[in-house]
Amino acid sequence: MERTLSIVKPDGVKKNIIGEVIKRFEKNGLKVVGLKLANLSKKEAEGFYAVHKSRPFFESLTGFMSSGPVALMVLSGDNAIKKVRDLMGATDPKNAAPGTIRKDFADSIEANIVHGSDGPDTAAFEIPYFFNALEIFE
Ligand code: IDP
Ligand code: MG
Repeated sequence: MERTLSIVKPDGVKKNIIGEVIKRFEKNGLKVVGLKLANLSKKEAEGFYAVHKSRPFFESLTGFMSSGPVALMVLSGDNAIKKVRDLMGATDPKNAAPGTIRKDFADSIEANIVHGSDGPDTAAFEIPYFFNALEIFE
């Protein structure tokens, strides 16, 4: 069993597809063990994406991520990190495989609907960034 953090980004919440994203996770053997809505401050978004601080898209990305409510979730399952990444598809929807969330719903490389931790170390940082132990149920 493994845990990962996923986010339905502001574009996904605006498109009313929180349920669609969760359905794809659940259908693929993942269990939602933590779930809430939040409107991140710019600072919270900057802290979350600190690893990208020196990238040219950092300002725009953190502005986008704090532009409206997001759905934060902790998912649990066998190989959860890779499973979520596979269901998301490539960062740029133009390169995403057919049937992936980003291919089906994303408008751009920035507004790409969904986040998923990219490895065990990242998940170990990202889950407690948003959830305390009492907010995770499994
Ligand atoms: P990932 O979300 O597929 O792991 P990362 O490279 O970790 O992709 O980038 C984090 C987020 O930053 C992406 O999901 C996307 O929203 C945004 N992003 C990545 N590359 C670019 C870019 O070249 N231009 C604008 N935004 C980008
Ligand atoms: Mg990433």
